[in-house]
Amino acid sequence: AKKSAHDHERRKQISIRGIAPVENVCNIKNSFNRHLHYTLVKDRDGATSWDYYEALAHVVRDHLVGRWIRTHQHYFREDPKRVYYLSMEFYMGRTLNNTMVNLGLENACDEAMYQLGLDIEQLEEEEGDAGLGNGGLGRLAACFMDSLSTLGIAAYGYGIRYDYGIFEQKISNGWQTEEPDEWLKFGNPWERARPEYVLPVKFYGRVQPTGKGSKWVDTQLVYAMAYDTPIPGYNNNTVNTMRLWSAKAPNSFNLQFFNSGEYMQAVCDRNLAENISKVLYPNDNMFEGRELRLKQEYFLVSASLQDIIRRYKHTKARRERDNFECFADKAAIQLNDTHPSLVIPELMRLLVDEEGLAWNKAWDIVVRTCAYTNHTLLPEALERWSVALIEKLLPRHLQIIFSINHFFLEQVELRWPGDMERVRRMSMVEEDDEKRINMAFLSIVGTHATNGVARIHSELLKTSVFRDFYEMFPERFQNKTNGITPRRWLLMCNPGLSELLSTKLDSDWATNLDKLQQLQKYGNDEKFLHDLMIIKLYNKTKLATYLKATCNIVVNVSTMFDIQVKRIHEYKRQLLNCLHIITMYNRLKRNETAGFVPRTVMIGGKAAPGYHIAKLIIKLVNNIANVVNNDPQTNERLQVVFLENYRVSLAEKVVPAADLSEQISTAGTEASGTGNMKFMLNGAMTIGTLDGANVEMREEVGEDNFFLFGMTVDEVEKIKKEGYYSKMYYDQNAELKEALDQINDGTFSPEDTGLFRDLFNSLVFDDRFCLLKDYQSYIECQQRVNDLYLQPLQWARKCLLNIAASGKFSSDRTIVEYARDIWGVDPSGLKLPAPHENPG
Ligand code: B1H
Repeated sequence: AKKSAHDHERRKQISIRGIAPVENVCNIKNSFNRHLHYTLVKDRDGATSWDYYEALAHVVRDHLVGRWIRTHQHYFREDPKRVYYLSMEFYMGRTLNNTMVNLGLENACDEAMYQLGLDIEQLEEEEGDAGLGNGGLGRLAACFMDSLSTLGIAAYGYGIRYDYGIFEQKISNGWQTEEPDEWLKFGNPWERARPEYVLPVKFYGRVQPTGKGSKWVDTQLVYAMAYDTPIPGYNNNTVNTMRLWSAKAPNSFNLQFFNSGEYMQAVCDRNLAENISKVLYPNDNMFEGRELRLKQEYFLVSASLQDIIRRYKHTKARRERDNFECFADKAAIQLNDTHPSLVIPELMRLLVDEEGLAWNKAWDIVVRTCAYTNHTLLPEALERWSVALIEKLLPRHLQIIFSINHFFLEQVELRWPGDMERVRRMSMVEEDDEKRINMAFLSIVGTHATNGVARIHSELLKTSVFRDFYEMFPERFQNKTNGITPRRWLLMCNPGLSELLSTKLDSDWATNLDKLQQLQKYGNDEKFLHDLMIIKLYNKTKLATYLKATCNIVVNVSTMFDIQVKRIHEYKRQLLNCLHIITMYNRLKRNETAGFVPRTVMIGGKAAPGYHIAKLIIKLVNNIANVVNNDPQTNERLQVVFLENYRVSLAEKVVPAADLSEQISTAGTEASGTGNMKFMLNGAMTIGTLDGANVEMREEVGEDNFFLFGMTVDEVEKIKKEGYYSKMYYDQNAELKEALDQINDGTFSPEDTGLFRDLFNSLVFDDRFCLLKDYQSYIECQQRVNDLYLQPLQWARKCLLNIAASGKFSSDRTIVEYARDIWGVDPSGLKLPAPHENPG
C-alpha cells in the first residue's frame, strides 16, 4: 500500500494525461458507485477486484459512447472515402488504460479510485489481454487502428472474434505447455454485440451455369454476427469501429436432421458451424493449409464485403446508390497479408454474378479498390492453398481464380511473346506436386498496390520472390515502413519517461513524434541524462517487483537488462543469444572477470505448438538458466530468465525496463520487426543485424549509436551460393565449439544427455540461418556493448539519442503514407466537437 501511494503521487503529477478537476473526480466516483450497484450488482463487501475493474471499465466506456455515435453520424453525413483494414489478427492487448490515456481521463480516474481506497494499477492488472493475434502482424493491425482514429480517417477494422485467442503459455519443468485463452470468461465490457445484425456466409455446394452467368447453389449456410469495439483516437473525439465476426448456426442448419426427427443430433451439430470462429491458429510466419483455416479466411472476407457494399449503397441522399461507378472512390480495402486475399475472387463474384457487371468492369473496380501488404519472405509462410480444397469449399471462387489467371497469363504472353518459362513461373496455379493456388501472386495481380513493411524488405520483394511481377507492374510496388503507436508504447507504458519528455517538448509531441528530435540538444546535459537513468532504474525496479510477485524470480536491477522477446523461431535466432550466454558463462568459469558487466539476460516468447525445434529452444533456455543461475561461481554476474507467457501486457512492462534490445535475425529474414522500435522509443540500445527496420533505425540514429554485427543480405546470399558449411565454423572456433559441444553433451541436460541433439545437429550440419557464421561477429559486438555500459553517462547519452531518433517509427507516419500513396484519403486531423457529457 505504501508503494502504490508513492505511485499514485507520481501519476498525479503527470500533466500530459489529463487534468483531474474536483468535479470530474466526483462524477467518476458517482458513476463508479452506480455501475458497481446497477451493472455489477455488488456492494463494497461482496465486490472482488474484477468487479472493481469492470465497474471502472464501464465508467470509462460511458465516455466513449457519445463520441462513438457522433463519429458515425459525421461519417454518414459527410460520406468520406472509407478505409477497410481486413486482418485475421488484431492483437489489441488491454483496453482500459489505453482508453483513459486517449480520452485524457487517466488522472481523474486515478484520483477517484484513490479516494475510494482502491489502487488503479491493481485494477488494471485484472484485465486480460485481447490476444487475437500471434505477434507482429496482429499487433501492427492494432497500432494501425489507434493511428487511423487519431488521424481522423474514416476507417474500420474487420476481423474474427475468436472465442480463444493465442494460447496461454505455461512452463513446466522447462517445457512449454499450452492452455486455452478464455478471454471472454467474465464477459467483455469493451464490445457491443449486434445480434440483430447477422449476415449469411455460404460454403460448399456447386456451380450451376445459367443462361446469364453462373450460380452457386446447394450451399451450406453459416451466419456471421457482428461484435463492435470502439477505437478512440488520441484526444480528438473520434471513435472508429473494429467489427469482429462470430459464427452462428442458422436455424436451418442440418435441416435434414430436424426433418427426419433427429432433433438432438441436429442441435448438437450446430457446433460444426460455430467452430469457425472458435480459435486463432497459433502460427507465426508459418502457413498451415487446413480446411478450417480456409473457412475462417472466407468467413471474414464474405461477411466484411457484404457489410462494405451495404454501407456503400446506403447513403444519406434519399436514393440508394444502385451502381458501382464510384465504388473504388468510396472504399479502400487493405489486405493484411494474403490471409484475406479471397476478397479478390469474392468481390468479382459479387459484382459479376450477383450485381450483373461485366467481367472487365468488375475487374477494374476490384483492382482499384484493393491493396496488399506483404509481411514475410519466408517460403514456409506463403499461402499456397490446395486446388482440391478450394474446389470443395468454394467451387465458384476456384473458377473465378482460374479465369483471373487465364486473362493475366494472356497479358504476360502479350508482353513477352514465346517466353513460356515466364508464363509457367508467373501462373497463380502451381503444378509441382499437388495443384496449389499461390495467393501472393493472386494478391499482386488483383490489387493496385503491393507493399513491403520496411525498406529492405520492399526491395527484396522486387528482386527475389516477386521479381517477375515487379517487371510486369513496377508501378504497383511500394514500401511502407512499419510503425508503432506512441500512445500505448510510451504514454501508457512509460509514464515516467513521458513526463520527463513533456518538460522539454511541445505538448503535441505524442502526435508529432518527429519532435523527439528536439531532445538531441540534451545529449550533454548531465542533469537530463541523470533523470533519464533514474527513470530507467525505476522501470527496472518495477519489472523486478513484478517478476518477484508473479514468478518468484529475483533479479538484480543494477545489472544490465539484456532482453529478447518475440515469437520463438529459428530465423529470429534465439539460439545465437544462447550461444552468447554460454560463452559468457564459460569465460566467467575461467575467471575472465575483468571488466565484465553483470547481466540479466531475459528471453521470452511463444512457440507454435507444432514447432518441435522452437519448443526445444525454450527448454534449452530454461535449462541454461538452471545451470547458470545455480552456479555460485557465476550467479553474481550472470543470470538467465525465461519470461513466461510473453504477450502485449507483459511487453508493456518489459520494454521500458530494457537496457539492451536483441534484434538479431539473419539479414533478409525479418520483414520489419516492430519490437525493435518499441525498445528504441523507450531508451534501450539495440544490438542487431542489417535486417528489416533495424536498417532504418540505425540510419536515423547514426551508426555510432547502434550495435551492428553480422552479415549483410548480400553476404548471406553470396555465402549460400558458394556453399555454406557451418561445420567449418564449429571446427575452427574453439569457444563456439565448446558451447555447441556443451549443448550436445548434456552439460545443460544431465538428466537426458541427448535432449538437445536436434538443436546441435541443426546448427552444425544445416544452419539454414547462418548462426555459426555470425557468431564471432556477435560475440565481439557484445563486448563493445559491455564496454560502453562501463561508462554510464556515455551509455545514457546514446540511449537519449535513440529516443530522439525514433520519431520516424510512429505508426501515425506509416498511416499517413498509406493514406496518401495507396488509399487516396486525407488524414483530416479533424477534432470533432466533444459531445455534451453529463456523467454525474
Ligand atoms: C509477420 C507473419 C505471419 N510476417 C503467417 N508474417 C501467419 C504469417 O497465421 N499465419 O499463417 C501469421 C503471421 N507475421 C510479421 O509481420 C513479420 O515477421 C515481422 O517482421 C513484421 O514486423 C510483422 C508486421 O509487419
